[in-house]
Amino acid sequence: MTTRHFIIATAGHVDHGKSALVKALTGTDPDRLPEEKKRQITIDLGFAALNVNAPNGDKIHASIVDVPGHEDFVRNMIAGVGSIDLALFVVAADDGWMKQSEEHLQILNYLGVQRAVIALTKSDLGGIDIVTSQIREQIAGTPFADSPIVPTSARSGTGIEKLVNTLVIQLTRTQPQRDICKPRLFIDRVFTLRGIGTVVTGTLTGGCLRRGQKIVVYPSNLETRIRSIQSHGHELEIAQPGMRTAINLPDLGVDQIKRGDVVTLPGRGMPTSTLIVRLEEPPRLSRDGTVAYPVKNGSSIYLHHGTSRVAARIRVRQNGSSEGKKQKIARLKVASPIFAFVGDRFVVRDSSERHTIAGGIVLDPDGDKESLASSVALDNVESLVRATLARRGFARRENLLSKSRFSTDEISQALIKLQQSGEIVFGEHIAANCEFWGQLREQAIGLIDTAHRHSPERGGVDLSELRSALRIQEPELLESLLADLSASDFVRDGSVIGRTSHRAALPAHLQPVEKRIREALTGQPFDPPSRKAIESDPQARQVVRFLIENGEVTELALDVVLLRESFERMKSQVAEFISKNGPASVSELRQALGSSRRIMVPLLERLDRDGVTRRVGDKRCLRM
Ligand SMILES: Nc1nc2c(ncn2[C@@H]2O[C@H](COP(=O)(O)OP(=O)(O)OP(=O)(O)O)[C@@H](O)[C@H]2O)c(=O)[nH]1
Ligand SMILES: [Mg+2]
Repeated sequence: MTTRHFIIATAGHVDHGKSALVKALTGTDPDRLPEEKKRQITIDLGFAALNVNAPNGDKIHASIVDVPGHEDFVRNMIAGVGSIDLALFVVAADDGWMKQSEEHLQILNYLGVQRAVIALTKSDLGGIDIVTSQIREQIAGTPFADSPIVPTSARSGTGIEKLVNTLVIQLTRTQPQRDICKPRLFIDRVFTLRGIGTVVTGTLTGGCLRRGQKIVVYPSNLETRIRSIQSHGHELEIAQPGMRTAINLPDLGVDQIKRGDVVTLPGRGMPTSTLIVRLEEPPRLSRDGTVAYPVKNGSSIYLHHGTSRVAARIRVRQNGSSEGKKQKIARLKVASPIFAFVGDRFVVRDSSERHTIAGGIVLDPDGDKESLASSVALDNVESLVRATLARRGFARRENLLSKSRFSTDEISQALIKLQQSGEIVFGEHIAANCEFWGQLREQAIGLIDTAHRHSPERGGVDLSELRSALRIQEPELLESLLADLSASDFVRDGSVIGRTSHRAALPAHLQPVEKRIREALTGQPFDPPSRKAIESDPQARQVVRFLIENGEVTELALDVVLLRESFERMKSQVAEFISKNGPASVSELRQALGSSRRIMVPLLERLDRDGVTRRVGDKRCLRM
């Protein structure tokens, strides 16, 4: 026997009997606030549980979220229907299809709710046939077109059993929510209990949460541990997707968390303020007197995502249409960052919060200036990976699409498939689009060849030059590029990369300069002139660099260079002096070798680093 968890939410016009129906179904009155009791109206979300056995023996644990129908509380309604499996859509037999019947239907559609059971409530007040056909007409052409309509009366109890059976049939046909190990709990309530502390509740999606687990609350980025978990009053070790979940976070204060925040696991990406989205406007803008409010470029709106509601501004990028729907690609700038995934759905309401004007789907939660997604199949992991790499060029394999509705496993399998079919290439930690990679490689090779031509005395091009010329910001991209080049005709030597076939040599016109420099360094080999004095012109600088790269000159400090052979001789004389005379100070060694403090100090520091000498007080002794 298996237990399956689902979330049902009510929807429908004010006073149509949603809460009375939830009470008739579960015995729980979802209206819990004193103000709700007094005004006989639902203001905020209410909750109840419906536990039933399915005909196949499975246990079904359905949580019911009861939403308000009044037009002033649509924002609360949206917070309740964010991650549901089934809508219990209510229309009263004595009132028929009304303004919020229409608005709630649109909201459910925007949020991608695929299944509904329609309760024709207050059936004791008549009008069943007329209202049934009115409903059929209204839902025609929507995802709910074939939904069952069940006449009910909370007052007489008629139809309640049939409604339960209908809900069960629909739920047995519903796939339980996927566990992709990316849990998100969009918080809808925060309260404190005496002796227990802060508790937050929400509907869990995308993965499990465990007792004792470390979590993070976004957008405030507060990290803490879960002390305990409950669902409908029962203590749990693990909460699964599709469960109403209450978690105790005693280390956080109630005033640090609010509805709209999200609880998730740390290290899976951060909330963002700019998103690229696909907007869908209602297919029927002006039906039944509903006025059309088209989304305009630059409009200020409210974005409802998860349980959050944030002010946002829309920049429309592209207009289009598909399957008869009007669509726009747009960039949303939100006033406070949200933790959205690719494929998340949302609702857009106007700035006066009187009208629902559009809905949409997140194409890119990290929408930056360059990247603009077109119409990608968001429910296919391979096409999503392909499109993401085509747009971004490359990505770290480890966190590619970490904010998406696919598991890490699904994403890495898609990567392997695309790599095998030759569409993308792998670097050490990255995956890249082939075209992007080819171009980057070609540009790098071009830079190396130019360096060989212009500065044949050098081993190639400096990695820092390569990096800035190619505008590479990510160390892992540079590393992968170097590894790729080194696997073929190139070799990396320290901070320089060049062709394996390249032999560094000074061009003829620099040879006299080289001669001069060698003379300068040999004159007083243990106390040569400063590097600044030697590098009197750019040509001399070029030659010194060449000599250092080729190991003929040793760089002791920024301004101190020696012939390598002088360095070696000094090294053995230092060792000899100490082994004969015991530990020696800088000035003893300076005098013994006929050098100066300027040279001796960096020389000894270098010998310390190389493990030849060791400093004890102000003396040097030998390490071995
Ligand atoms: N006759 C009759 N009245 C009902 C029935 N169900 C609910 N009512 C009445 O209708 C009124 C509204 O019921 P609620 O359940 O509060 O309606 P609601 O849809 O939850 O309202 P909001 O949450 O405010 O949108 C109450 O006075 C109920 O007694 C029913 O089956 N028959
Ligand atoms: Mg109600």
